[in-house]
Amino acid sequence: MFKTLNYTVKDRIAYINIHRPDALNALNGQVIEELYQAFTKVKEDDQVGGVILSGEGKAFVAGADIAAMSQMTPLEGRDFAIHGHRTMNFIETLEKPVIAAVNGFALGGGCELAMACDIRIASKNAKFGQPEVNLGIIPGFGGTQRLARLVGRGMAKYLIMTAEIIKADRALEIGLVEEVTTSEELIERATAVMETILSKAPVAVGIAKATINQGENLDMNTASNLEIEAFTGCCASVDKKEGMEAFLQKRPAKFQGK
Ligand code: CO8
Repeated sequence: MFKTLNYTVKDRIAYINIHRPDALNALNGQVIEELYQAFTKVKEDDQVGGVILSGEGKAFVAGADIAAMSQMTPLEGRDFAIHGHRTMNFIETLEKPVIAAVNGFALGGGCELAMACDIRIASKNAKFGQPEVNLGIIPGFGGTQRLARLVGRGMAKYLIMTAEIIKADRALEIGLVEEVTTSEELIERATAVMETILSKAPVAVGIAKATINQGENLDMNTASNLEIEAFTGCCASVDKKEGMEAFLQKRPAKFQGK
């Protein structure tokens, strides 16, 4: 079905593997569109609880496709940026958890794609950066905004303005990734984290994700009110009743995602 992605489902987890080895998985229009379609499939499939996103070979994604961008008029570049934002925003707002398993280069649009995911687990050999200023452009798939929100404005400016490529351990230190593991254990570890998340109340997990995302752009008072309403929503769920009853009856909860 997809030409630039491998899509498999096992035990409620969709594994989306970007596969464009001749260009280190660089994001051209087709990859961006196929990612959108793959995540739409995840959204619509009740059998899928979450996603692990990775890249084939030595790159997660080495950036947006430079050969394609070199030929774009300003308006085509704008369309390309809009197309990329649409996919990144779709991933970020999906009501299911998404883990980026970063196996190698996550540069430019690749770093931006990883940042649109909920959690980033990197292999020791992964490398991160926003090297766009080397090419006379800036991040255009959300990097100026998501990087600043993740690591702070100063560090975001440092990385974007110097175009420095950092290793996984440094990415961990600055909060760009949540965990570093070996290449061999990367998918296994991402799977274990996803299994933990999927064992929790799905409605609560989805609402927590949305509340954190939406609250980030609000003032504290409005964000607190958002949390109160989101909390109320959880209280109306079947999962809340089950979770609390199970605790009181000293048995494991059986969540329905309702
Ligand atoms: N786009 C297109 N092709 C790429 C890209 C890319 N981003 N990265 C690598 N490739 C290709 C190479 O051209 C090469 O192709 P070929 O074999 O035909 O010559 C192949 O992949 C293998 O790459 P290398 O031989 O360069 O592999 P190395 O191991 O020597 O180097 C690097 C790996 C360091 C990752 C190197 O390939 C590199 O520097 N790549 C570019 C990294 C980069 O600058 N990324 C940022 C791109 S800009 C961006 O992402 C903007 C996002 C927002 C866009 C907004 C839209 C308007």
